[in-house]
Amino acid sequence: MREDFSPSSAPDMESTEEEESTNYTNRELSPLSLHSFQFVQFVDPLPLLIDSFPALLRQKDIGNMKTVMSDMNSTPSSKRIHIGFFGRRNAGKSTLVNAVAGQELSVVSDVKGTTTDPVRKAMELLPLGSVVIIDTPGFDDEGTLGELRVKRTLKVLSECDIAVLVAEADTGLTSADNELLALFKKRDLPFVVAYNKSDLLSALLTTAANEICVSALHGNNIHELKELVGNLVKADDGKLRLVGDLLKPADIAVLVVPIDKAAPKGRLILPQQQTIRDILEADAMCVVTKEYELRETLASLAKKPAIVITDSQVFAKVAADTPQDIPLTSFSILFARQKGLLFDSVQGAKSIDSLKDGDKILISEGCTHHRQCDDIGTVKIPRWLREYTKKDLTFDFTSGGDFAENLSGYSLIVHCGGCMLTDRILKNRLNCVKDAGAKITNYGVLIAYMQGILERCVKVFGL
Ligand SMILES: Nc1nc2c(ncn2[C@@H]2O[C@H](COP(=O)(O)OP(=O)(O)OP(=O)(O)O)[C@@H](O)[C@H]2O)c(=O)[nH]1
Ligand SMILES: [Mg+2]
Repeated sequence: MREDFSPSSAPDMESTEEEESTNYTNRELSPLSLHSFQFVQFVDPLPLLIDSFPALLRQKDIGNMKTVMSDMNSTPSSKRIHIGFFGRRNAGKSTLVNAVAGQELSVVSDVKGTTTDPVRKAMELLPLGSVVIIDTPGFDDEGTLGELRVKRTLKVLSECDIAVLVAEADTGLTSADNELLALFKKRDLPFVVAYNKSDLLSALLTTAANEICVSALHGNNIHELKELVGNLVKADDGKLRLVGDLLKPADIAVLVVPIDKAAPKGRLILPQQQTIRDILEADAMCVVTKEYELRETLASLAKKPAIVITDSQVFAKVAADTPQDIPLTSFSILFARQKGLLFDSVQGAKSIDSLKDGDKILISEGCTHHRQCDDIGTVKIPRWLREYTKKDLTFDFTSGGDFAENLSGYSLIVHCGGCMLTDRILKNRLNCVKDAGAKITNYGVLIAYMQGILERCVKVFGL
């Protein structure tokens, strides 16, 4: 199969996945402001830029640059802890969200159903760190519109790492609250119950370890609530790393990063940045090279690298140029492992050998990037799968936050690396796949399998 994957027609999974954020950061920028930003980005950029070119800049450019700079410097959303506030209408969710955030994010009123759509805000919140706070519509909403809102709330549930159930201290838990608690438990979602409006009680309730009485209106116990949530964040911290756990201090990791037309201008993409960061955190060294310089790079190193990590699109060349005694893997395989999907993805990839004519395959992408004409998800993977299996397969596609509601008709789900999705969302998707008795794999794992190098690429993980 290897010759079917020439670099020019090869997959660009790692490059395409972050396009949503590329579009996002570039969306509002004029060429002037983008160029200026790149020029000064390493030297406390904004004052210098504004002082140096006042006549060239309009207020809008300055505002846009502030947005871009904070985007480029801030923790990616998929890496932030997502904390959702759920509960009945009027329980005080929005008031509590505002109290926790220390700012007016959500509109508050005594009219039931004031919050009609989820409100999200990424922020740095002591003692929690980088978080996304999400306010939701009331879970007991009624009527057709109400049902739609409840559906949206459920969708938020699947993106949360931690849930705060906002109940009313003077009423206690209602059936809607109990329904929410059952959903948290079913999804294995860590949660805290905040009994709000405790100022209306003459004495505080006796609470369990993950419960607390608060008054959002008067700011009582808000810090304590944050600490309680912080404990859940800490308990969730023992996650798998990308690659750092495979490296010793002073080890060398070689990253192969193709710079082709699909690569964003002037920067590396998110999976590459995150891998470099993880290597540095392991006190190891990182050498970044393109596929054409890999042989020379390896030859010039005084000691054997501990691992070579490549973009999937140049798998074949990199596998050929990397001596067999050096462990080899790809960015997408590292991400599949970190997100807990590697084992299932390997099994899913192998299952393509038993596909039959008429089998249905779902290709699902985590972001809604701008599609290129030879798009990896919608064009290349279907083509390669048909060529590899020689079967008459049919394909469905989803992108962004949507994931098919009924998965039972699919023989295989092929998911992107999910760098824009939280671990929680991916875990939920994996559970949906398992509940439906279907199989799942990811772009990079599938491509490595079709190229005959999967075994080599997952050997380093003992698979
Ligand atoms: N006494 C008291 N009232 C509160 C407290 N927190 C919120 N309220 C009041 O409860 C009412 C509803 O508050 P919201 O924050 O809008 O409630 P919500 O849960 O977001 O409601 P929906 O958006 O409709 O789902 C408002 O009148 C708030 O002032 C509290 O701690 N004590
Ligand atoms: Mg509200």
